[in-house]
Amino acid sequence: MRIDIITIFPEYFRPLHVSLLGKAAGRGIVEFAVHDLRTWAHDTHRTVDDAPFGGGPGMVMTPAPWGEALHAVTSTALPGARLVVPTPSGIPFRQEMAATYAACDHLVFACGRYEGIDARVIEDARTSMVVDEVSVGDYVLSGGEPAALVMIDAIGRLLPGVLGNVASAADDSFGGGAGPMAGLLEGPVYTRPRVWRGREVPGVLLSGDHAAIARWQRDEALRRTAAYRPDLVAKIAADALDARDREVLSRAGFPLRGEDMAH
Ligand code: JFT
Repeated sequence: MRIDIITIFPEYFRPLHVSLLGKAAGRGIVEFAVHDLRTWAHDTHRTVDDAPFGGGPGMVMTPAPWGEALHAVTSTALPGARLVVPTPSGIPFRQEMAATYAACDHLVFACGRYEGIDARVIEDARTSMVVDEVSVGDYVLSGGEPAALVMIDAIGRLLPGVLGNVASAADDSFGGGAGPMAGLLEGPVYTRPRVWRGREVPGVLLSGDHAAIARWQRDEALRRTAAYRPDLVAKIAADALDARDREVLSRAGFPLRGEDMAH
């Protein structure tokens, strides 16, 4: 996969050379190209911003450098290349979108700053490629760079050959559409020592009873999801919950649909 990134802060992307993504790049699984937007700003001060039409605070990214940058970067685009534009007003970035992007041969991230990029840049880009305006969450960042790093991390670990243990991706929170833990947050995890500061690892995990371990892990996942993400529990199909699941959720104080809660 090829990933181009356009930004006024190329040094922001140094983490791409570290850890999992750095290893993937070293192996040729993914190829990163980070481009300084100011390359395409031709005035002496290499200006990329201007005051907003309609007034208001801050500055807006001026369209000309973006138009040239996108032309330069996408003129060698691979077929099916997609432009991803992080924006707080974008569609929510989710695991399914990470999987869709991981199946692409070429992604271009357009990282803006200030109050955003002149809207005509995105309109214009849509005439030549698929463009997604995407948000990584309901909080306010100062620019698209950290959002792009988050998305690239989520995408990178799904690329074939990247994860050391391919099986672990399906077991993650939000992992896979299938699997017994689909749609649930992961429960707690433990390693050695068996006792640490007087705290014991739950005995069932040492029992060797794989069915009991799987049931306990599901119970913990249900409890955690009910506590932290009731919206996710509400999305689980009714026929995906067995009697034990319902009991665990009921004890966790989670109101179950179509259940008699009187007892
Ligand atoms: C914030 C952002 C995302 C995502 C791109 C650009 C400028 C600053 C800003 C902040 C508030 C309102 C602009 C960006 C994000 C997120 C992405 C830009 N800013 N307008 N903030 N929060 N979840 N993705 Cl360009």
